[in-house]
Amino acid sequence: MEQRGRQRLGKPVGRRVVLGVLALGAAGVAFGAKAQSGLDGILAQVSAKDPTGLTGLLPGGGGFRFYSVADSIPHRSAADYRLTVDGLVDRPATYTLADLQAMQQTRLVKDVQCVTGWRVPNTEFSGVLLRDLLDMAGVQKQGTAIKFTCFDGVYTESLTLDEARRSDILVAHQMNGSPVTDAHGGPVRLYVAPMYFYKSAKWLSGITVTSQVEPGYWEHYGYDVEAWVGRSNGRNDAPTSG
Ligand SMILES: Nc1nc2c(c(=O)[nH]1)N[C@H]1C(S)=C(S)[C@@H](COP(=O)(O)O)O[C@H]1N2
Ligand SMILES: [Mo]
Repeated sequence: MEQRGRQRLGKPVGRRVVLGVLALGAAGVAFGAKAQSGLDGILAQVSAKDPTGLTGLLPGGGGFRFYSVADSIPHRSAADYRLTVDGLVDRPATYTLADLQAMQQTRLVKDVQCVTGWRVPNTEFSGVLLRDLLDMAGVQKQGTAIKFTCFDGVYTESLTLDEARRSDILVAHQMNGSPVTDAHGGPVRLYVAPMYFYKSAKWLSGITVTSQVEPGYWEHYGYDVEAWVGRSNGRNDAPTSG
């Protein structure tokens, strides 16, 4: 049942849908896999807008919660997807999904930790090291930070260049052995393993090298720009820790 729910979720949504309207009243109800066909499976458990945007428990998602500050699940097909690397670089570039898949792949299996408390242990993400994309672009001297943009048109995130060069930060197109679904931010999302999950921008469309950190979406609402997963859950991946 789990597997079936997941496969159905993996189907492309195909169009933008305003979840806030469709999902009213369905929040919190547990549905069997049979009731979850395609987008309906997501909608069934995505609640109406709460202060953090759209949230809900993803069916067959192993405890993952769906988050989007936009009011829809954006969709980009594998064929149409593009990732731009620009800003303070010598060689700006635009990559297709196939381009990313043809590069050296890295696989990470770590715990996902949302700042609101939920956690999904042993989650696998695979894709390209962010640092490889930066090296290919050739970061200029004045470049000290990265700004991430998303094709939901709303969400942004940031990292310092030093953070971005870590070996546990991926531009990911696979999650738990399957393509990243629309709901989880596919076809390509950022995965910043050592930090709270809000750093892991879904629906990634742009990587821009900047001269200073531009705080991301949630950071305008008071979340830490340096979002190292803290001691509260027994991990501290900040480079300053022992
Ligand atoms: N584009 C975009 N990326 C985003 C978010 C968002 O609202 N929009 N929410 C963040 C937060 S707060 C979390 S916890 C995770 C949720 O990822 P999931 O929906 O795959 O569980 O995505 C992060 N990346
Ligand atoms: Mo989150």
